[in-house]
Amino acid sequence: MFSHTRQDFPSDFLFGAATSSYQIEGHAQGGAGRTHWDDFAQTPGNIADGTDGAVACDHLNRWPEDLDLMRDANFDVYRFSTSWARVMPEGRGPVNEAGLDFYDKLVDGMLERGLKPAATLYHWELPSALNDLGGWRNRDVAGWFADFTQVVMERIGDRVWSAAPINEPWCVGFMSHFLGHHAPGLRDIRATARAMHHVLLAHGRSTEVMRGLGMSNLGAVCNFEYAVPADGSPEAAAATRTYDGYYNRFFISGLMNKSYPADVMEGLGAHMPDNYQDDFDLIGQPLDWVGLNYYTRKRIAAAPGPWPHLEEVPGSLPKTQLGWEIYPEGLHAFLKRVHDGYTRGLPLYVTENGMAWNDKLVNGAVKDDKRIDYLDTHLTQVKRAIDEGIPVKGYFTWSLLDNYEWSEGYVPRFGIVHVDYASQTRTPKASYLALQKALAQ
Ligand code: IFM
Repeated sequence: MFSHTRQDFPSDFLFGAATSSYQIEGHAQGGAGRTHWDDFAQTPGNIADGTDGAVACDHLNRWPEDLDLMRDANFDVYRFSTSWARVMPEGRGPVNEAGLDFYDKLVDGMLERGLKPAATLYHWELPSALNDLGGWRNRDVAGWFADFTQVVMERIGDRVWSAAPINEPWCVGFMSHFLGHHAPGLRDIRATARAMHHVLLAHGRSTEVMRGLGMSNLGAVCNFEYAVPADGSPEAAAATRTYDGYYNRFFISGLMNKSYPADVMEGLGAHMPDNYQDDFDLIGQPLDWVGLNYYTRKRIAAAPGPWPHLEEVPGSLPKTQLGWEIYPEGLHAFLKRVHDGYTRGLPLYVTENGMAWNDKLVNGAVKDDKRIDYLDTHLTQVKRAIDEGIPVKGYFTWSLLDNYEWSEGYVPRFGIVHVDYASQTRTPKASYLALQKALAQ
């Protein structure tokens, strides 16, 4: 049972669930082109269970049933993403009409069910042909992304309720080019600095295109992790600041303050593209809202070696299936911090929040009480922020369905709906049923 109901929130507050294309659609079907995630997944050792997104949840064919689940949960809004390679298999040039038709039908399907379509244009699967050209390291990616934006939004832009160009720039830039945990799996500081800047440049170009098409309610979605020092030393405090800088401040500062934090530039400055400052007017153009994705906190210690001179150390809080510490207060802290320091009155949305657990289907039911508690305690923090006057306008849980959790494969289950991948049977979990009740009008 949730301790909250819809009635505890302002009457215009929206509840939703989020998914992404590669994680659910089944990328091998429908004429989609190859992506750098297909390449990454076929490289031994990159994915915990050796899987890829070829079939995933077969959402490409089962989308009516999935939208019915969204409607029946009493959600208001569905956050989905469009696959670049499904629409433009080579990333540029020829369009796969079947791909565009799919998103067209999907958006109409949402509207028919009374769901607001919240589109994200890019949720991590870059067409391989563009990766061959340097992908996010190549400044031209911003123009290619602008062209993709034009093609997609000429078709569905008249009906989407909101749109954001890119999900979680930190993951696209840092996690994928410095840590090597996600495609393209690089560990290269120069590639990282360029990708981190180009992803924001692409955001800017895409936003410009959508404004040109007359679209409104355009935003940006960043992810945040609450960082705490692992011990009381000045070195741990400095390491925590550095982590906070490249994770939590770099992107929002570029978007809202038209600058990058000086402490992050101490590490990345030498590797940035020439004259990057000239792009800030494009990057920092006005937005209608900002989305925060929040899951966990990290404990940070100082470490020898090159910048950023830090390492993550295990914490003592209860953890999810992925070992992520559960720290709901961090969500409130970021809503306040983003509002006070950057967005200053702009509507905020929690665009992702949820937890992975090793959920089991027993006698046709999934008792995911831990997830109910996770969502409920995070909603308490959202309400706390609203009560303090912070304009939080909606909350999306990640995710509607169990799905392909990137380098962790299909083992972690994030859904409020269980998916049996062999039969593709969907079973609403206890968290879904509890939400359905809490969100009844
Ligand atoms: O599954 C991901 C999603 O693609 C982006 N945000 C975090 C989720 C959980 O790891």
